[in-house]
Amino acid sequence: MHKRGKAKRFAILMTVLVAFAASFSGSSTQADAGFSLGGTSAEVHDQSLTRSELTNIQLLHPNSTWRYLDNGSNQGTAWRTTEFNDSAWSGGMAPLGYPVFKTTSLFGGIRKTISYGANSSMKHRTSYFRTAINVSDLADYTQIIGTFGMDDGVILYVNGQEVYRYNMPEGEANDQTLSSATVEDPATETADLTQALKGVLHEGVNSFAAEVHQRSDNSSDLYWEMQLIANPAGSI
Ligand SMILES: [Ca+2]
Repeated sequence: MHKRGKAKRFAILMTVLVAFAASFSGSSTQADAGFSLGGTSAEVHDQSLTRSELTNIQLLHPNSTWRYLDNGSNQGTAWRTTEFNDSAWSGGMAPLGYPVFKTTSLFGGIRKTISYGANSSMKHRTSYFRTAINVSDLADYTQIIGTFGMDDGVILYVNGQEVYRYNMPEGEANDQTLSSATVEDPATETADLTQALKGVLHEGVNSFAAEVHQRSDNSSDLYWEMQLIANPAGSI
């Protein structure tokens, strides 16, 4: 009995060893196969990684910090340019505007309340906003989508060039220009800015400048927020 038990244990041990050898050999073969195909599969993996890295690039994310000027002054056109020094302007996180409870479902409530001046029935018609983004790998951007939260009218310049206009009359606007129509609640809009930004954006720092116009001197509210996404999912 003792001898048979020992033989049985030996047989079991051998079975385990053979199975182990087989599994090791098997895994070694799989590893070899994987290694021999490694170049291809690694490349595919890299491509999918690269593709995912190139999708939904937040060039300008919501709740970015903007410089703003809310003193009712006429800034002419110099304020739009890349070279303009906005260091004397105030700064705050978007959405910016008033009153504080104004909100959009897309961007949420106002994060920074700005001033409309001393007289609520003679509010500043125009408020100015500036920020900057850093761009790299511009050649990889096949589509650039802007999403906006606005009340009432907006003209957006990138590096001094107009790239987007909403609810504003045609032609050059100044600080006294009123928006085209009333926006009862802050509007949210999405725009394909690929064509508009082609030849305007460049590698490195790019300046964004937005003028937000009221519909009327006693308009109750103002709202400004935007985001910019390169290669939104499904576009490449
Ligand atoms: Ca308004």
